[in-house]
Amino acid sequence: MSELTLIIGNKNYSSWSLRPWIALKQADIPFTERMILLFDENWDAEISKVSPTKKVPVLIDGDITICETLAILEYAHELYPEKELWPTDQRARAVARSVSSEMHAGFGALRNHMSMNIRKDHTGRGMGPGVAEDISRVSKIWNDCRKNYGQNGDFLFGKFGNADAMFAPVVSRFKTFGVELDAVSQAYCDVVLNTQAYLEWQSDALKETWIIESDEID
Ligand SMILES: N[C@@H](CCC(=O)N[C@@H](CS)C(=O)NCC(=O)O)C(=O)O
Repeated sequence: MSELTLIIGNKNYSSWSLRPWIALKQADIPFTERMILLFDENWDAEISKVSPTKKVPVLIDGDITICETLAILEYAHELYPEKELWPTDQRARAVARSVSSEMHAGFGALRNHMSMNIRKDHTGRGMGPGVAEDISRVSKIWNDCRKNYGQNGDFLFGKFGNADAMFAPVVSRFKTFGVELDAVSQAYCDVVLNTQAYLEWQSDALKETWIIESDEID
């Protein structure tokens, strides 16, 4: 079987890195992780060696390099189909890919105004233009998925999978920004926040001391 290396950024800040990391961990897929500190003095030199896009996450499997979070999640699914990172049902799988792609390409306001910063309590802040609409759309997705596809577990499509991984940083932001949610969305956040993989990522993030000024709000 392949020997996977996942290159990630700082756990406190790197929302894109959290996505494939939590998918692989929660599915018990073996991989080695390597961190490159975002925007520190060696960032440019180090990231240039491993990532043609100069972004994290990057998955390396022997002689191939996979950039872009969704491509990494697709590859993990293909390597380990038995882990069911996408739902087995074709129609559910199409919806899981649809909402994951929507997350990948959208929610700019939420991302801009509510940066992931696991160490911080930003309760009541971050409600810039467009954020309320993004929160409302995310909540609608979560409610619809839980109602239509979530019967066999606590996650969006039952068991934890790639769609949950795509939304994990949003769950983290909703917690640190103290976003008030409907009951279904809040229950969903609570189960994601209590997965073994998220707790491990959070514990590592809380121990980090590096500061990225542009992701801090005073
Ligand atoms: N579209 C990329 C986004 C990756 C991304 O923006 N990663 C951030 C860290 S969370 C990064 O590497 N930023 C470095 C930069 O923009 O120079 C993906 O899906 O993986």
